[in-house]
Amino acid sequence: MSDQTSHCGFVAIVGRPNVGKSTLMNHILGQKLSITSRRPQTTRHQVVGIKTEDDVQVVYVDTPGMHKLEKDRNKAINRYMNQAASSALKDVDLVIFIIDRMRWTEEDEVVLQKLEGLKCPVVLAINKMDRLEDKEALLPYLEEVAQKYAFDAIIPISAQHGHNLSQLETLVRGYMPESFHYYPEDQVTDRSERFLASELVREKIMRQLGDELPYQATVEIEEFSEDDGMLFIGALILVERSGQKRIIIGEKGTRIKQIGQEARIDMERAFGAKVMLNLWVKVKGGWSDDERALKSLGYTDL
Ligand SMILES: Nc1nc2c(ncn2[C@@H]2O[C@H](COP(=O)(O)OP(=O)(O)OP(=O)(O)O)[C@@H](O)[C@H]2O)c(=O)[nH]1
Ligand SMILES: [Mg+2]
Repeated sequence: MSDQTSHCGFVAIVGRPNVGKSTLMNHILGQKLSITSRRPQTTRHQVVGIKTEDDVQVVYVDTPGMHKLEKDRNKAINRYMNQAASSALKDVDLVIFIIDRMRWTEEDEVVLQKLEGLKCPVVLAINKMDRLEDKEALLPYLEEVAQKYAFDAIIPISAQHGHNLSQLETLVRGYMPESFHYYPEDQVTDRSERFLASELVREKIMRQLGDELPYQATVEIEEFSEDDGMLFIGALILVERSGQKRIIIGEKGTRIKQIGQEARIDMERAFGAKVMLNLWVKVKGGWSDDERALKSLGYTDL
C-alpha cells in the first residue's frame, strides 16, 4: 500500500456537436474509445474513459453534442442525445466545455445555459487551434469569452494534434478530490466490447455516408463469440427506409464491403485478435423517433 493520498473524480466533456469532444478523450486515453467523424452528432451515448496515473484516477465522460431542437429534427433520438449530455453534468467534479476556435454559435449558448448553477469548476477549452486563421484576434477573444461565465481556466488546445493537452491534463488532475479509485487501474472504459464493436461499424457509416445518411442508421451486435483466438462478430445495421438500405449496400455490395473492412481493421486493433465480421442491413421504419425502439436498441443511459 502506498502512503500517498489517492485522488479520483469525474470529468464531463461537453460542447455543441463537432467541436472535438471525442477526439480529445481519445487523445488523452491514447486509444479510440469514442467514435469521431467530421459530421455533427456522431456521438450518441455517454462514453467513459478512465486514466489512472500513480495515485490519481480521472474518469472522463464523453457526451453527445448538445444541440438546439428544431421542429423537423426534434426526434426522440435528438431529445435522448441532449438528455444524455445534460445528465453527464450531474455529480461531476469538473466540466471541460469545448468550443471550436472563435466560432461561437447559438448552440454554444445552449451549452452555456446548461452550465448555469453548476457548483463544480468549469474549464473552457478552445479547440482546433492548429486551424486558427487569425492568431492576432485570439487575445481579445479570450477576454470576450471570459465575460460569458466564471470559468476556472481557459486553455487553447488542439485535440487532434495534442497541443497543450499535457497542460490540460495537469490542470484536470489538480481538481480531482481525495477519494479511493472507482475502477481498477488497468480499466480504460465501462463500455463492453460489444458496444465498441457496434460503434466502430457506425463510425464507418458516418464517415463514408454521413452526407447521404446522416442520422438514420444504428447498429446492433447479434453475435459476439470467440473460437480458437478468433472473434466472430455479426452486426445488424438498421435504417429507416429501403432507399437507405440500398445506399449502405452500394453498387454490387461495394459500400458495405468497405464499411466492413474498415470496421474489422479497427476491431482487430481494439480487441487484439483476428476478427470475422458479418454485416446485414435491415429496414426498421421510424426507429429514431420511437422511444420504445430506442430503448430496445440500447439507447438507455439516461
Ligand atoms: N483541425 C482539427 N480538427 C479537429 C481537432 N479536434 C477534432 N477535430 C476534427 O473535428 C471533427 C469532429 O470531431 P469529434 O471528436 O467527432 O467531435 P465531437 O465534439 O465529439 O462531435 P459530436 O460527437 O458529433 O458531438 C473530426 O473531423 C475531427 O477530426 C483539432 O484539434 N484540430
Ligand atoms: Mg463525439
